[in-house]
Amino acid sequence: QTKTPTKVDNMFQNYSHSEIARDTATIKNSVIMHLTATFLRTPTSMDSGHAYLASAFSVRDRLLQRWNLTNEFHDRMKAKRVYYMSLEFLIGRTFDNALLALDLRKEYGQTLGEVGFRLEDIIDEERDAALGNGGLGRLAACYVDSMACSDYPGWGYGLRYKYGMFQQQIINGYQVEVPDCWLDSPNPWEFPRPDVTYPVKFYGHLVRDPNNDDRYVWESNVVYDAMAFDVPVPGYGTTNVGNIRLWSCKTNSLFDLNKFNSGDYGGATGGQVAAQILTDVLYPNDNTNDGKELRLRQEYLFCSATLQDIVARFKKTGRPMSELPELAAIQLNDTHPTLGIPEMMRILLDEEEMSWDDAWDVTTRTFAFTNHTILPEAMEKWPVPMLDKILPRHMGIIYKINLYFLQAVEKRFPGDRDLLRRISIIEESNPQQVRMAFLACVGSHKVNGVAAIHSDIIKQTIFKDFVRIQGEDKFINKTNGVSPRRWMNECNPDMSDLITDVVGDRSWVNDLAKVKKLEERVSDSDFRRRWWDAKQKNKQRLAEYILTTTGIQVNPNALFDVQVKRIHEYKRQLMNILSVIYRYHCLKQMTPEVRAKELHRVVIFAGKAASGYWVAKQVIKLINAVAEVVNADEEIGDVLKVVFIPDYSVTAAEYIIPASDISQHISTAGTEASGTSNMKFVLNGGIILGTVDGANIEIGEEIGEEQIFFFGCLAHEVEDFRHYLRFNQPKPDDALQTAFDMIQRNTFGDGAIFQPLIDSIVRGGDVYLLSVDFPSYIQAHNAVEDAYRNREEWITKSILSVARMSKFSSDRSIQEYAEEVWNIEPVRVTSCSMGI
Ligand code: NBY
Repeated sequence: QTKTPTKVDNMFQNYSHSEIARDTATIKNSVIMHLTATFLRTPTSMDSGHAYLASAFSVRDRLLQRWNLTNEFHDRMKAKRVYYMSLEFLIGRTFDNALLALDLRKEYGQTLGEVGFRLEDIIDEERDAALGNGGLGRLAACYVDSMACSDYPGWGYGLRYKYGMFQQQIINGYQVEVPDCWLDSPNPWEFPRPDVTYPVKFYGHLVRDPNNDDRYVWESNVVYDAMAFDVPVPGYGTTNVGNIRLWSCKTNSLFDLNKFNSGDYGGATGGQVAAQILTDVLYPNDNTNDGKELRLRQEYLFCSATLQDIVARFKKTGRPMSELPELAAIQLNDTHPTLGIPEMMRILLDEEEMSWDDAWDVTTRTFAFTNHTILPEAMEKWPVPMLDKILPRHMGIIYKINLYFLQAVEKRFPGDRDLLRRISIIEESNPQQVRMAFLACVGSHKVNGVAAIHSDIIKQTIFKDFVRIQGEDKFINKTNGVSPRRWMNECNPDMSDLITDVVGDRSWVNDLAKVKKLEERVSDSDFRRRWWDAKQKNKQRLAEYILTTTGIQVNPNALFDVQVKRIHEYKRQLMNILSVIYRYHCLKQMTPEVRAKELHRVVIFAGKAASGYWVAKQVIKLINAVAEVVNADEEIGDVLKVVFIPDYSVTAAEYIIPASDISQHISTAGTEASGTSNMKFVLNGGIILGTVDGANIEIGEEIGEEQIFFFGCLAHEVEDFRHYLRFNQPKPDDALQTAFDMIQRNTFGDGAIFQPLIDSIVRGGDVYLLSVDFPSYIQAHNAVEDAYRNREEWITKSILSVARMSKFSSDRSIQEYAEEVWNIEPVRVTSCSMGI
């Protein structure tokens, strides 16, 4: 659609046509401008912190210009947008990512060089935006990156936590949590929008509209304000810039004038202090739901502000509300944003005065829902009394959604009381609970899991009845993916240059199918040598990182054996460290001559434990206790080193992942929904040692079983083993028993502090089946050693793996969502496509 150009349009057109300046003189000017005018420094008083800030602000200027262009263009095109609602966005750093996307890395490197700085040091000044826990939050960041790079009109919506994921220190071997005050220094990558602020109500009471049974007025004087901050997401190889809109909470009534006038100055701002708490801190739980009231209020603030914003944007088009699903798709990243469904209903019923049926039709055509876990402890449930007190209108809407749903089911399956009890959104416990996964399912037109096995499992377990009632087609699989921009091109420059040589240009970064070409070079000896050298260089870089973060010296020629992820029982870091203990035992039995011939190995761990997760924290302590003894053992020397790298983060991952030879993804079969670091490791030429679980399975299918080391029991066997172990003591094999004995004989300090870990296996029913999988795990380790000793064979595996990994680009995932769930199309902004 076009319209007659106005004076303003012409101005905008001229402005938008101005290409980003690439000459170093202009870049230098803009850096100096920010240095002096934004930060009140001079080139002579510039330290690397201000060099970073000034450079970042000058890049930001360029991004915001494109941001404007993108959003103006999408508005004019009346493009359908997708809104990715997530309580977490684990973004990491942005500066380097933006430089690569804008193709300005060389120019900024040169400019900074001229004023006496190295680009790498300046990049290192940036703090991570750590607004997430782990896989789920990082997936959201990769997905917004892919939307921007593939020109899909899409926004992320999230919360602007004042304190992100805590920083982890290791003191005396234990994890200590330190607040992450990431906003203490200026953040160039957010743009405050005080004009985009919405009121969000809590508590209060309802008044029924006498003329309309479906309509209520919700009266409350507890009102918070949610203010928007926009975080630009640079698209690589496109002028499109995506957006993550994060909400920050304030009180609505800024100031209590009565209290102020009566002399109560503290009380006058007291309300504001209380209000801020809602976006103060990220809940540091991964795969556990702890049911705190504050969390529920946080979730609602997020959902209400987001839905109000989406509806307001839609209303600007002038189209009737019934057409919302033609212009907006909303994806729920797990159940955390599920209150968006009753909030949408509230807006449509109470504010837009739609009928129930019309409102429900619009809602279910708009929402889709992704499930990320089936662990029972992660399932979100909220007590009805709590929800009813905080959100009385929403509780009423949820009751009614449930009533109509159960009535429809009763009609189709008359008399099946047990079916109704099983599928009810309200669980008949004491107190009653709202099952958020069921609410999300009933309110969505599509439900997906995140890897093939996981999507099958949810259809056979939590959503079994729903598949029968609502049909197979609603339940689909969308295997996760990761961004090749960050997880190859940015974190592994040497390997990326090699791939670029083979492909002919760097276009593979946006079109990963092109890496297939690597297969043609698998027998090229010169190429193979460069491939190996690139890995060695990354290992050297990680060795330096380990030295500075832990003081431990490791040999880059050893096998780097890596397990980095959140610490959780189902991920079985305990099984890993028990195998290390057994290895240590074996090495100690050998004569020095035999030992010297053993493969040298560095076992690397990193990961955070939720602050309230005692068992996970004991596992960290055990790893550090073992490391201390093994690393100090002169007999052992470089044959075995054990390292726990503190404070795992996106940035740490960018150092660690490209340097791994073997990485471990060893969850009990059926428990890890997908995993995404498994994909990152293989995309960086590493080999997986893993269970037949999550995306490991599909990775094996793509790259070939010779390229991956599988072990352990299969998902369909787990139930029987667990049943057996509930009534019978496990039978640890000799290797596992040896590891227990060494701990109990105080080899790693007081063994008593680790007894609960041993007990979780020998007395606690061994829920995660360590005793079952341990023998095959040790065998798999031996197979890895044999393979690594054959360097040529190893290099072949590494090259073939990368060549066959294109499925695991998040660009593929996003394209599938776009086509099969969101029904949106790419809209590419070009400077002459402004439609004027
Ligand atoms: O999502 C992870 C899965 O464990 C992993 O297998 C998958 O690859 C990834 C992306 O799909 N889940 C995850 O990271 N979950 C959380 O971080 C999380 C955070 C908070 C809560 C629950 C789960 N919570 O209830 O508050």
